[in-house]
Amino acid sequence: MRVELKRAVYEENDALAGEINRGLRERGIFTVNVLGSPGAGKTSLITRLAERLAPDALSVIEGDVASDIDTRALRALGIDAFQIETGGDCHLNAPMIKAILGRMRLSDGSWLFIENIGNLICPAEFVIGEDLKIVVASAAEGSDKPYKYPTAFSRSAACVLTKGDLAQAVGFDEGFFMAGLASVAPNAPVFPVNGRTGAGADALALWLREARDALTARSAAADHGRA
Ligand SMILES: Nc1nc2c(ncn2[C@@H]2O[C@H](COP(=O)(O)OP(=O)(O)OP(=O)(O)O)[C@@H](O)[C@H]2O)c(=O)[nH]1
Ligand SMILES: [Mg+2]
Repeated sequence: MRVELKRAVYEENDALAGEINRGLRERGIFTVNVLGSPGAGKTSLITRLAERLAPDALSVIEGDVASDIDTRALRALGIDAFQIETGGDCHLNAPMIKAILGRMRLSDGSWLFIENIGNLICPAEFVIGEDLKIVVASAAEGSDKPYKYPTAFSRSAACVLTKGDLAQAVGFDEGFFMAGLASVAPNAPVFPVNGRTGAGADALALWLREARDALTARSAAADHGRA
């Protein structure tokens, strides 16, 4: 009974997420779902990417259990940001995204970053309309995270490793981390990024542009095939 209910929740969510994604795709909006532990550097990363993806239009949906601290910080930098407070839920879901999109004015051809709730468990289980997920892991969390939270890594198209500047101080074992990542997400590229200085973010911005362009080309080919 419980399993049935869980399946129904996923199916309903996934159907709506598909609808959201199709709507965004039709407008050329590329959507990235950003996963990571509390404090891993998700908001910092989005800020560094916004600097690099300019002059393209970019909007952010911030997910938090409580507070609009991140949204206010992004807005103070001139970034178009909207807050979802889940009031306790540990992940964003498709109905939450649909509701907030109704209040946003996204530009055609823009970027949409969704910062999910800070944890490596529930957000990995849900699609919310994104084109891809990326997972942010910081050296300060320890080197064993891909082994302990495999789904967050295996469902992400890329892994961003932040706080490399603290690696020595916290005893981060990069070889162990990389081996764990390779075992659960062998095809995911890893981008070391310093969320404070932005070092390394150029390569990630380039990879995202390429991912967007590849998706646009695939969509155009599919449309052509249908015509
Ligand atoms: N030393 C160092 N600090 C960083 C780096 N990236 C982010 N930080 C700091 O880590 C702290 C948390 O960063 P945020 O970007 O707020 O992390 P978050 O994942 O958005 O956090 P939540 O939204 O609370 O889950 C801040 O004090 C950042 O300045 C980094 O690469 N190196
Ligand atoms: Mg944040």
